[in-house]
Amino acid sequence: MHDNRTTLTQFLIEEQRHIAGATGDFTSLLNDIVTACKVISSMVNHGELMGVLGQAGSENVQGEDQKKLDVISNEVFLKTNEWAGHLAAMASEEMEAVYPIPSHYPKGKYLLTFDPLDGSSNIDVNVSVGTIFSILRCKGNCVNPTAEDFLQRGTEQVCAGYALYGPSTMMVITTGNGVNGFTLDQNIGEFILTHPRMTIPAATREFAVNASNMRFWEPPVRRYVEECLAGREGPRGEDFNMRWIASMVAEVHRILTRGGLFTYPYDAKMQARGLEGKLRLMYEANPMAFIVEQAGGAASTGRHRILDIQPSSLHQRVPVILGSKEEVERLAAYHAEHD
Ligand code: AHM
Ligand code: MG
Repeated sequence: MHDNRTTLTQFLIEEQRHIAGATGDFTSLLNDIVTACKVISSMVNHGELMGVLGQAGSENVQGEDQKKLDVISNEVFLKTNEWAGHLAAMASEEMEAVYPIPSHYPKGKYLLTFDPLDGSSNIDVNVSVGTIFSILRCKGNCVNPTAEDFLQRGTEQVCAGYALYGPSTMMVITTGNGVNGFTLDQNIGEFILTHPRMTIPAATREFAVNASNMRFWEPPVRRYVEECLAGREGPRGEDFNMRWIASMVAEVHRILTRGGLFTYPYDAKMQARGLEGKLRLMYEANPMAFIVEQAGGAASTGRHRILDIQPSSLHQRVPVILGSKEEVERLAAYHAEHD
């Protein structure tokens, strides 16, 4: 049977042909990342059949309880990506320190950051989860990189992507030349290009926020949400719809598909813990901001473009507002009016 579908591998090799001096190193690194995501996808699909649900009984560096699958997915990512010689080091949401490439493997010129299982509070209830990753160039000490080497602005990312483990498994990636989505064909074990050049509509009537935190928000965020909730009778003159999945990957994927605004804003609860937000800059905010901007959307803290932030630490957290451009700009304007 003739099959003229484009696989992710074919897509990457064809993209690489247009880059002068490309060695295939980066394409090969992405292939390993894709393999790690396929392994995690298979475990998520099998769920309790594999005995992987439930708590691990440990806490991560963020002080959060780890699920068994958080720990296993992290291990899968490390083992699948450490051996091939493309990476100088890795950093994960689940590990306090930078992960050095073991000395018996060759080292490469890239740095990889990842959240191996984002939205893992959803895993036991069989709701979509995902993996988020970002690739940076190692510019300084590539023999023994430290946290400092990872502290690059989001604009420096070479590639960002996520895998969504939903009713179907998808992989969405950008290398700074638009956003493309691939669906895993379980029968042949390959990701197939199904969503070429994804774009986010500029206007939307859908927003996503954990409204149980409303009492902790700042006035601009309250104003925005109250105006949406007021519907046709309010200042927006339109009815709005709300969604909250508590899986950022699923939330961003919905926005890439039909538009919308997603926010985990600055709040007083986080402030009391000395944190600027809930989501992590290096593992969640930057890769998603890169993808969203490449799809024609915007990503802001309310006060700054996310991709312009100079990171101060590996596990730094930031407020996140992303999605349809007009809505992100409106909420940023409310911040400016307030300050
Ligand atoms: P995680 O990386 O520990 O899973 O946390 C990140 C997740 C995001 O996917 C989601 O947007 C948010 O946390 C949900 O938070 P909450 O449970 O406060 O609604
Ligand atoms: Mg996460």
